[in-house]
Amino acid sequence: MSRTLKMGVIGTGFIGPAHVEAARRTALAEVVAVADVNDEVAQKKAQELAIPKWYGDYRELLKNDEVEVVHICTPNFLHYEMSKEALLAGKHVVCEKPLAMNRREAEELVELAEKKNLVNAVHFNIRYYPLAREAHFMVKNGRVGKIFAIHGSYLQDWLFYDTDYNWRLEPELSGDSRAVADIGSHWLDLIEYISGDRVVEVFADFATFHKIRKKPLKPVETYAGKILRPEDYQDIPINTEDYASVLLHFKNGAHGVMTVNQVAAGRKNRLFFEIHGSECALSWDSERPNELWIGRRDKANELLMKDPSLLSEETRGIVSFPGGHNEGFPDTSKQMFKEVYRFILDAENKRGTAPSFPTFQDGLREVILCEAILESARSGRWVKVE
Ligand code: SOE
Repeated sequence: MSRTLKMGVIGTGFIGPAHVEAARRTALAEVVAVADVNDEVAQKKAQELAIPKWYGDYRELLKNDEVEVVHICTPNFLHYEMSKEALLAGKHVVCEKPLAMNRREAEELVELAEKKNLVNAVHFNIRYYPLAREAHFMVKNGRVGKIFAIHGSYLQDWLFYDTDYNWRLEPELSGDSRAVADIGSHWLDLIEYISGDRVVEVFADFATFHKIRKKPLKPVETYAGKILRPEDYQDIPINTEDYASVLLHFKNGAHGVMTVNQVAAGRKNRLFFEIHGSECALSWDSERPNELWIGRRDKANELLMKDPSLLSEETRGIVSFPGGHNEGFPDTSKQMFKEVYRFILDAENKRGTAPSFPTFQDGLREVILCEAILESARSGRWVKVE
């Protein structure tokens, strides 16, 4: 039996507990420590999540020699500082997206991780839905042909009302772009991964529908805004986009368009794409994750349902359950962390081979794309992506 890794988590809002649960489900890691903003919160979360050690200061967690891999699940503005400190402390790092607030910071992290020879990953978990993965292999194996066009969206409604509030609305905590960085980054990462192509030019149109929002007087966790009462708020101006549509030019000639919208009533968390190739079309919707639509010109369209026996051998490796047993969001992180932990555990053999999971390089890529999109929205011009 191989040994298990000792994992520590920093940040326990909406996504931290999802990392803890997924890490445990890999059976390759033991969650040994948690850190949060202060002793009170850290202790409470440690009890809730049954984590033996807790720290009110993340630097104390990093001093714990037992911890080998650190998951960073804090608001965006802390990702750079915490990833840097974790790498300097000799820990492998799994960071939430976006990796950093700007390109300079993200580049520094990529270099540092390389220099320290530590494993690094960014939580682009959507690549790990079995049918999104199958789309990747269908393109790779030539079954879709030359890609002509790609369109899609990532839509949510948890910020629908001007009374919905979260730290992501504040640029100092979240970054200058909101919807594009928060959910557009997932869409763009997924599409570049599936198409095997690179976006080379972007043209963006941004909109902020709620120019003033009502900020709660007390802290509020992601997705929890709706349960607060109106008298608990103060008005604050909003400078980040609720909505963006971005025209895309790809290196190999494909054209595309992505819409992101966090005020789309009824869309809870829906990532959708449709890819039109010279052989067939593919479309997938994260709210129906176990179905992949295959569009044909000369015969009936197909609906491929998740069943490992119907998927390519490459995809089967990330399927959690046999037959049509439904799989979803928690399984994606589990599958991703499995690859990360195996890579760490097999480090000696694998040195020199490319990781199969999204790394800090992919995190940097999304920061670069996001900056180009923001520049285009501000200038009203096409912007080239380096
Ligand atoms: C909030 O918009 C959010 O939690 C994102 O930050 C996540 O990455 C996505 O999984 C769901 O929505």
